[in-house]
Amino acid sequence: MINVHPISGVNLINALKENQAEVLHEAIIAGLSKPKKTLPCRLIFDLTGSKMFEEICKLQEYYVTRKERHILEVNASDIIDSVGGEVELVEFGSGSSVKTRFLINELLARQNMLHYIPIDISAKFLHETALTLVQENDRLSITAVAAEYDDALHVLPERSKQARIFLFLGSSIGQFEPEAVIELLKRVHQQMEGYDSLLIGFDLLKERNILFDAYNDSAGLTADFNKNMLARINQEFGGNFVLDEFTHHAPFVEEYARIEMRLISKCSQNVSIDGLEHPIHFEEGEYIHTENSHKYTVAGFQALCEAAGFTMPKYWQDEQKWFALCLLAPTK
Ligand code: AVJ
Repeated sequence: MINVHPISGVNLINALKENQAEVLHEAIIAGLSKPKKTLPCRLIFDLTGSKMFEEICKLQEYYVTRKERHILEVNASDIIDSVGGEVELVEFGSGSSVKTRFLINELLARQNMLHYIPIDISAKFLHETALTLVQENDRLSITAVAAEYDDALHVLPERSKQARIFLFLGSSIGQFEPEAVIELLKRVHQQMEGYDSLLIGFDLLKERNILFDAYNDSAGLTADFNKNMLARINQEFGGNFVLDEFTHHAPFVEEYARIEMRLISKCSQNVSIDGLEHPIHFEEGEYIHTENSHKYTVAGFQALCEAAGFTMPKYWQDEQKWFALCLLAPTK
């Protein structure tokens, strides 16, 4: 269902499925019924989850946001030079759009108006952010799209004559397995014109303890963020998870070059959820795999992009080479 209604300078497109809750409910039950239990990672970003993640981004240990912001701050002008011409900006997983502001400001220094199209699954958070942004800048027009990435691709507002920059910031691409990255990038490619570009922020492989600390912070914010998934199941799907009976643990798994977010059962226990005939049994030490965060070398990530039909004319890194931002151009 698509409905567009303007609120004070912001156009809203809602392409979240009407039966979203049912789909999520089914995915939760299917994931928890598997021999190796999982939860759909999109469960993590409700309004509470999005706000918790904003707090994680401020942590010293979570270098991802800081490094990317630094790269954008230092290179915004070079990045926009590399694209060239008047553009509109489409952002997947926009969240608070804090880092995007560097690109927005850079673009507004060169063009009169900017059409910004942020896409996020947390509709409330998206709308709050969009309103703040237009209030801050009257040369910005916003079409906020509440949707999952794939659905968003099909409800984007009509193109102007301007080229488009498609953005995936903050290592949001890292949640997908490499094969899924290729498939997703191919679908983005289909929506692109030859003169459009794609800008992706991805996290680089680095010393294991730095990776570990970023996802197992000492203040326990990531633990709360992860457990928010259980809280949501309790609130929205009639679950009876006792949050204290689970421990957050996010190891780096070498085989897949990724951080795996896990919730480990502290004891042997049963959990029931609405719609389940039998409660779900957990052994002591058994875990739910809730999210992935893949880490790459530049060459490794470039190979995925090439497999999806892109070239990588340029990329930017921080001095420590902890994070990278790459520019991709579609090949015919
Ligand atoms: C929002 C997917 C980019 O993988 O770093 C942060 C999510 N999970 N801490 C990431 C996350 C735990 C984050 N992404």
